[in-house]
Amino acid sequence: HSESARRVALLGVPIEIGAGLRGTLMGPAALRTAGIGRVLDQLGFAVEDHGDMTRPALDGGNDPVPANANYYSEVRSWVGAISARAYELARSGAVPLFMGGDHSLSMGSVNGVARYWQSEGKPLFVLWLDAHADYNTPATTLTANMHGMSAAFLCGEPGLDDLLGDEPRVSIPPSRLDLFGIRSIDPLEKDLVRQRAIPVVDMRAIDEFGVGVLIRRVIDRVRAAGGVLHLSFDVDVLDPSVAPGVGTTVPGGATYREAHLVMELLHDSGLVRSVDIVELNPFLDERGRTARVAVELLGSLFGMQITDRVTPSNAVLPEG
Ligand code: 4U7
Ligand code: MN
Ligand code: MN
Ligand code: MN
Repeated sequence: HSESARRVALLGVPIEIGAGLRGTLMGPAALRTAGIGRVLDQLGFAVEDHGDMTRPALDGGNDPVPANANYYSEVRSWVGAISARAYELARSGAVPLFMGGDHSLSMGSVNGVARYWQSEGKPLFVLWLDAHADYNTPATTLTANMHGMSAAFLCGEPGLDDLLGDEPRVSIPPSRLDLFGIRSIDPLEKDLVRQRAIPVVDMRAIDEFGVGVLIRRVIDRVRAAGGVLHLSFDVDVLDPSVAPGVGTTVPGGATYREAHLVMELLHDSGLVRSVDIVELNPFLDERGRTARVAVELLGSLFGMQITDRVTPSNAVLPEG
């Protein structure tokens, strides 16, 4: 590891109006209570806790507010501010960990880190671990909830064009987004994902081939392109029996073991440079179970192992 790769910057992003249910604003507090700082510290990282962002002053911009985008002005106020923070944190050389908050925060976090990597001339890939595709636009959505639009926005889909205000917008080419763990997609959203040829690993593929093979395929593509990886981890990718503390549960999700293997393989790749952990809703959780599982999984992502073996068939050490 290089010095900078040993620094993790925690930033709480207590946004909840992107989701249909209230409560994700308590996510950062629950992750801290479940020990995120302690776990990273024990793994040998220098942990900088930047605290929680405060709710930005409402700024809806001058453009007309788009239809079918709930709390558009509120989300807009957050997203520009998040993007600016994300850019600065990425530039500092630390690995930023954005603790949500609902998934609309990723419109800011990913845009900001993408802006940084663009300035470095490195292609940024985005791994979207989620039960949902989050590829709706105001034209396709059934709910108008903006946490279902983040991936589409990041790939440059139209309809929320003034969302970033003065922050420069960076589009992720659809071929550099991987939707992984998907099992719920709306009809028009599915059409759009097909049209854009977004790489999708749905639960059917995971059942057939296993997460090990499928995650390695993602990692190999990033490495072959000389790129870096942002992990956007929506906790609802997990099966509701493992992670009940989310607002949008879908049956048939990733098991505890599948999720750990994904995290371990991502760690071994050495390619992950920024992370979102989103959609944890402590108000719906059962005695902190989901928060604890989320912290355990982040532990695996940052290198926690039972033994100190190097995964035999994937012995690639982090650079530096
Ligand atoms: B999440 C949904 F209709 N597709 O658009 C929508 F099923 O960030 C769900 O992945 C979106 O949790 C879920 O509202 C957003 C719905
Ligand atoms: Mn989801
Ligand atoms: Mn999501
Ligand atoms: Mn959700």
